[in-house]
Amino acid sequence: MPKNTGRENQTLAKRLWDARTTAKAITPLGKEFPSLDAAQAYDILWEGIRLREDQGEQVVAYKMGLTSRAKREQMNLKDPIYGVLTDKMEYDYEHPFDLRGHIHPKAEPEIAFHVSRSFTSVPTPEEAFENCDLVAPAIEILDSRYEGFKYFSLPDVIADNGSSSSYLIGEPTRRDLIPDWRSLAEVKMDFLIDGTPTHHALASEISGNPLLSVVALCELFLSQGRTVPANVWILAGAATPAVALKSGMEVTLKTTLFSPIGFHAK
Ligand code: OOG
Ligand code: MG
Repeated sequence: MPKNTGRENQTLAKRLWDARTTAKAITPLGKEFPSLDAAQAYDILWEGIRLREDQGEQVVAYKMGLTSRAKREQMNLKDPIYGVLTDKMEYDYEHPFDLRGHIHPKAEPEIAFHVSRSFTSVPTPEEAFENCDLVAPAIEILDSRYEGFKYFSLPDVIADNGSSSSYLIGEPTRRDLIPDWRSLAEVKMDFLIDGTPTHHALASEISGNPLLSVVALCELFLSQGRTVPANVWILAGAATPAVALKSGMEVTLKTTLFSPIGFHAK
């Protein structure tokens, strides 16, 4: 059983790194190490980010996960978590998304906020809205490093960086053109697969209001002695269950606030 030391956490982060880079799923860490808790899991996550930074990747975004009932039920887990996203994970959707090199990728519809001023304390929703200059539709592509996309416990998914793989951010809307943060809850989100509406949700499914995911990220970060910096995107979490990607699939997110976004998987 690993003690909660930096060395062991580095080893476990490397195990997840190898699973990702060889596209070979591993047994959930929590099965082998039942003492794995959320604090150690977040350390493993950050060790994994350090490995990415060693390769020249830069942290440019964060995500909240399990912020909707649909996702918590799909994954059978109950608490929101955060993940850390780098520039290399951003997918520009000018080219088809290549499924090769992935284990069992899934896509899910989200809303993202661009932070223009850092958060040094937990903001009110009004302050959170003020500190963001852009709001955009987003699609997250997940790819758990665990067999069967199944977890033993919540720390498993935290250590695996919330199953993060890639993400795309659509054309943003200026925040100051949105009169009231509360109206974001009313945005309708349609997730289409091959042109067929497959999942539909109001954005209120995400944390009650997707902006509240920004507040929740600040709470989690500040509780860990971290601040959310300026010039990053925050993905608020999926509004609906994630959809398993197959070659040839066309994935589109249509909303009542933003231009549609989507991609083609090959
Ligand atoms: C965990 C990631 C959850 C979201 O938006 O809820 C997430 C998972 O589904 O494996 O990114
Ligand atoms: Mg997500």
